Amino acid sequence: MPRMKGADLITEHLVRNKIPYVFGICGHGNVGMLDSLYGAQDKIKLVSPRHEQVAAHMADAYFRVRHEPVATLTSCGPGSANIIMPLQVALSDSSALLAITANVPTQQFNRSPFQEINRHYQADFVNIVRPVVKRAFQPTRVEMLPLALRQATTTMLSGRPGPVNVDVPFNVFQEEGDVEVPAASPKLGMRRSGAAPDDVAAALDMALKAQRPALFVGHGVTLSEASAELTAFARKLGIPVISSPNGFGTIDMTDPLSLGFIGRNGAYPSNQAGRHADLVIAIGARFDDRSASSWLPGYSWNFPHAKLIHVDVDPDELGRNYPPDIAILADARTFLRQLLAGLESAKPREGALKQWHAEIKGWRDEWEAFTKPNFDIHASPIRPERVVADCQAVLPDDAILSCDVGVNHNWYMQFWKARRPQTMLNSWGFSGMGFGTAGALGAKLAAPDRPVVAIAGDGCFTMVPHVLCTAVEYDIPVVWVIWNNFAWASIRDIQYGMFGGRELGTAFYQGANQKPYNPDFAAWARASGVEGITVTKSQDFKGALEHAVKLNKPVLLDVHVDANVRPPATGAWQLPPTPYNEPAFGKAWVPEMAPAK
Ligand SMILES: Cc1ncc(C[n+]2csc(CCOP(=O)(O)OP(=O)(O)O)c2C)c(N)n1
Ligand SMILES: [Mg+2]
Repeated sequence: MPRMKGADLITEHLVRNKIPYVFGICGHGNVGMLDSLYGAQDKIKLVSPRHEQVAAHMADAYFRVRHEPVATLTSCGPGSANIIMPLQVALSDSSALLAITANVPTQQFNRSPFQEINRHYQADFVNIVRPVVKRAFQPTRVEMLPLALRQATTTMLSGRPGPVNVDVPFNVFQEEGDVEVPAASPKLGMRRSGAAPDDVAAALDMALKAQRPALFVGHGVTLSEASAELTAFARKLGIPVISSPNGFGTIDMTDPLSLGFIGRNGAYPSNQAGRHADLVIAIGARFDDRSASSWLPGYSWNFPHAKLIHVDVDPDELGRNYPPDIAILADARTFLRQLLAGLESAKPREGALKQWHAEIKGWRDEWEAFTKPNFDIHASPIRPERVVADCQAVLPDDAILSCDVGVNHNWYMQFWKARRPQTMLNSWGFSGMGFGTAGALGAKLAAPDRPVVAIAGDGCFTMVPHVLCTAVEYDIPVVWVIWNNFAWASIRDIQYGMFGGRELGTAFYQGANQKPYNPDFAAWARASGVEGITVTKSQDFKGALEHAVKLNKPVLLDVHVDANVRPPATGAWQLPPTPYNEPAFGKAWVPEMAPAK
């Protein structure tokens, strides 16, 4: 067995797993690891952003684009404490990353050395990180590293992917042991589970008998790379597809069968189809409050009036919110292939869904007629619709949108038409501000030949503005579109709605006269070495974006958008005990609930 330093073993393991990047920030705790990476720069590259949060968002986004993981490296104490939020962002959205954290030397455990977290237990990072990772490991001897590393890289990609943590005391990087580099772990999608044949037959039977069927697809379909199978199945039976944001593009969203997002900020045809369906086949989607109108009957869905086939790789998601008629613990692609195989011997049902399709077309036409005129209005400040429309017009089908959080994101959820999977990144479950702004850097490293555009509110961007430095230092040509409405507008609107128009702490003002304030974002960019352009007229945005994408350099567009134009709600969202608003377009529909089924 070779004798190796712990840090070199870790490096070798990363290389063997074809992990090309470590996104990390130095600290005294991890200098041993940095020194090992120094010797392996031809095989693995360190990218060192200015905040640990950014490092973890970058790794998360990298995985979402490529479905291959990278690692982060942070030091003991505060450096690693800074990655808790982005780890939960990754965990909520089933995104894998290997978070290597450093800790104090085992020889000093419990003596309260510099940066030890030890109020209740020695070197206690594991207890901080455990709720936000799939699994945390703390090998305290070099001999413990091979097993911990192999388990960590296997766990993060198995079943439902997610972040894992390997916490390494300072001396374990430095000390030597007689150790073998573990074999490479299985890649994402190498281990897939299928549905029981009886369940496949029953599901197919229900799908063939339904009068008003709908597919509801989420990140599980994206992660299992089941786009072709989903599209084939939907087309074969003519079943419309409703999508959660992380399932966007698994069917080309310009396909007439694609209805878009559902829920308060969804598209009207989607909510209409959801609440009128008699069968919902949910695949890798979990009916969270934002895609289920907070589970209020009749706004997005009507269970148990509608039958539900729920397919997921995570047993905890099956029936979490709605008890399924058939619960199937299976990988999305495998299940869809099973359905397609079953269809080969099924009788075609020509015209069976004619009425359903006609209804859906009617809803789509109503929605178009209601929304379309606003897409053509030029104004200053700019109407939100114009920004979405020009992004759609300028960006090629394979461009990647790295979306941040806020009302700007609601516009993209409602109107963006992703043409391909893994082209729209969203912090969906945890909505961590900074994800889109920082994630763009990781996305660009994952897809260097494709345009990457971050859509970031002024609030989100100001949380991680140092991304500008990283783009320049490492020459990462991303475009940031700053959706500048001088407010934490999404929260301001909630505050307005709930508290009779009173506002505190949800907009940016300077001084006592309440003058709207923001830094000059374009100047800020230029000061960092990034091209910066201010856009205040809608007529100028398209050209500015074209220029930015062509330039192939980091560019920031500071786009002044009207905060007082709000996306029309087509479903509901409730924060008990406060009342919820009725949709601005469409209304709830609750069928006679008895007899159910
Ligand atoms: C780290 C973090 N802090 C706070 C929030 C709560 N929050 C959600 S959206 C939002 C405002 C976002 O403002 P901005 O980026 O300007 O987007 P806008 O809504 O104005 O489009 C806030 C504060 C959050 N999701 N994440
Ligand atoms: Mg804002």
